[in-house]
Amino acid sequence: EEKKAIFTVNGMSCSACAGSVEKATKRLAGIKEAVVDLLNNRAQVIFYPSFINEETIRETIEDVGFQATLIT
Ligand code: 9UX
Repeated sequence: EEKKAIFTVNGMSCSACAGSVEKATKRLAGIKEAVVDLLNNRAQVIFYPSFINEETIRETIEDVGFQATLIT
């Protein structure tokens, strides 16, 4: 079972910012895929809900230094 979450990520001003969000997210256990869209301030994450949830992913993005909100 996998699930998709989409977040707004505010404060990313360059591709390295987006890269660090992607890298930190992918490093978490239970993540299948993470794609960060710098131009649209979005992160799309496919994850396994038995291992991780949306809020933990959101907090990880915040820990990298960006404001993140779960859209869906
Ligand atoms: Mo460079 Mo992006 O410090 O914030 S990684 S602008």
